[in-house]
Amino acid sequence: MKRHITYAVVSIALILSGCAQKTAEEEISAAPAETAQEFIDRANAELKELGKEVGAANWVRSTYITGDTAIIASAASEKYAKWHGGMVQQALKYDGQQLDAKTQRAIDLLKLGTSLPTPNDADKRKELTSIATDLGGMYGAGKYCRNDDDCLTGSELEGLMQTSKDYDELLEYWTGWRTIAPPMREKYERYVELANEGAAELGYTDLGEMWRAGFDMSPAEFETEATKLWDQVKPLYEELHCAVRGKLSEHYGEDKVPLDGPIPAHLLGNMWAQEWGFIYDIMEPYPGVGDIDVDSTLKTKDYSPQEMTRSAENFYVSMGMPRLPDTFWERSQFVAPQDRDVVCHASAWGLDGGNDLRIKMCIKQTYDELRVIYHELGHNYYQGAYKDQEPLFQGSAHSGFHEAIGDTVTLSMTPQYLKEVGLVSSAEESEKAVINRQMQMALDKIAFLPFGKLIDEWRWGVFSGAISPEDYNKSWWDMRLKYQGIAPAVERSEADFDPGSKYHIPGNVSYTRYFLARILQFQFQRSLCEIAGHEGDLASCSVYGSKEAGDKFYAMMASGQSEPWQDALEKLTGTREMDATAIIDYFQPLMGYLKEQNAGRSCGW
Ligand code: X8Z
Ligand code: ZN
Repeated sequence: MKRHITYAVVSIALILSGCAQKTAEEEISAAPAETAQEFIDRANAELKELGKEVGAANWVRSTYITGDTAIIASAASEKYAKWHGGMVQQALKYDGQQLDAKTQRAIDLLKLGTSLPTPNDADKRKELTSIATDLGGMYGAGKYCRNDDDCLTGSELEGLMQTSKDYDELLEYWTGWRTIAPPMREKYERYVELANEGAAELGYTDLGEMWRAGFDMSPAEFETEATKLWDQVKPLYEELHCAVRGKLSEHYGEDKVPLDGPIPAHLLGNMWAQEWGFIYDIMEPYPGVGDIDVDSTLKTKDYSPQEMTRSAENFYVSMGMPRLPDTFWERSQFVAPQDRDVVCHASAWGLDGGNDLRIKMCIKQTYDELRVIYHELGHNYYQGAYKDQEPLFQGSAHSGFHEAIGDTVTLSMTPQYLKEVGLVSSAEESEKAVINRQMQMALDKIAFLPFGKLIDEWRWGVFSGAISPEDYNKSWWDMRLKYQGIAPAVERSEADFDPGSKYHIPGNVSYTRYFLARILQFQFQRSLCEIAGHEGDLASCSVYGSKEAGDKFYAMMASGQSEPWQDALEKLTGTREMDATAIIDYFQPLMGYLKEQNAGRSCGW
């Protein structure tokens, strides 16, 4: 059994493509007796063609949001959904047959080949694909307007949240962005109903169970697996939370940030309080020690978005991977167009079966964005690596693998690497400099963990019915409190729909992938560093320039999803288990520092 994928990041082919002119029933009766292998060959051939059409429609929709592109994209999604539904029905005739492992895997993957299962009823199918397109468009075109000619886009508001340290100003941006979401609520409710119906027709109890089925283990086992990993890393998060709350309380005052409660959700330098790197200035353990101010280099040298992207490409090339094709540079969206609405949330596209790679971003001149580019190119290199697999095997070992490639590379952006490529002027290796860098990384990598876990826990509850529409917002904030120890500074109610203000909710992109990736990337890095012959602690390792590490990494990527993820992981790391010991070991130096800082404090919320 395997994953599902989304057009946001992975191969467009499986999700949203399609072109079936007949109903599924007609197909079944009309189809000549095909062997399972012949059936899979046909599915692959059709998928290849459909993928091009759907990819093109979705690209245009995401980079040019209008009523017209909504029609085009919905029609393409509908076509794919119809094709997919028909093929899954046809695959039923192979149930119970003894098939070779590859053919069986291809059939299993075909069944899971959508993140948006639609009902077979034509009207409902159309309704669901058009709701999904609309929700994505509402997010992309969302704006907070103080008045008619004073509007801010999501991307602009995100930027403002990163730089302001003014409590009230931050609160305005925070509440302002959330005004885009209440109009999504009704559509979201209907999307849940219809997508669940689609999942039920495929044999799952609900869409959440279908999402959890994509991990080469049972959905129940996967849930246990995710909880196991969270339990491993929770102590790290609790120390970080405690130290951050202490400093924010000093900065904003104890009346604003009490020392025994949750942190106000708008003070963490990020619209969703998911990564906290932008409050590094408040948290910096040893002021001025170690130069990791890449932002100022980008500004001083006035790096263009393309130059920032070249820097990322050069890293992959240094590991022996190919240069990106010319079409990547011609067709990508690097900056926000001024004349139209687009989805600014970063994504990487493997169009035409991976032959047409692109990123879609609204790049800003910051170190944070530079790391997002390295992340996105990880997707593109994966897509390029598995492009010679059959379409049904084009995808990552599991969805967390896709997210982990580029992140693994960012772990190699050590001060020495940054110095070597001219992004900082000096690279200090003192103990204090190490702690400073670890703090900067932990604010992103550790702070993210509970957020990465809870997003889908909320959705699993919504899809299963454990969370009812009357409690959408309340349950969202209950989970934010429970996992992250954060709370809104102003009262929220069911007139709000705060989940809708986070891209992946209206975008229908599952999120556990990012949680898994945060853990996996340290496992990957530990192995790559061993292969590269690195000596010393993991945090000081950069595999920049290591062809040996690159070969092994690329080989794993090239196998796509043709084998269970456990096999792929074992080939690279020697283990078949996801495990948090690598991330825990990595941050040991910082944990020592945080425990000292927190001594005498009462942590928790
Ligand atoms: O959505 C993304 C990437 C695109 S795959 C930019 N990320 C998550 C997010 O922004 O919420 C990367 C980290 C988590
Ligand atoms: Zn990604």
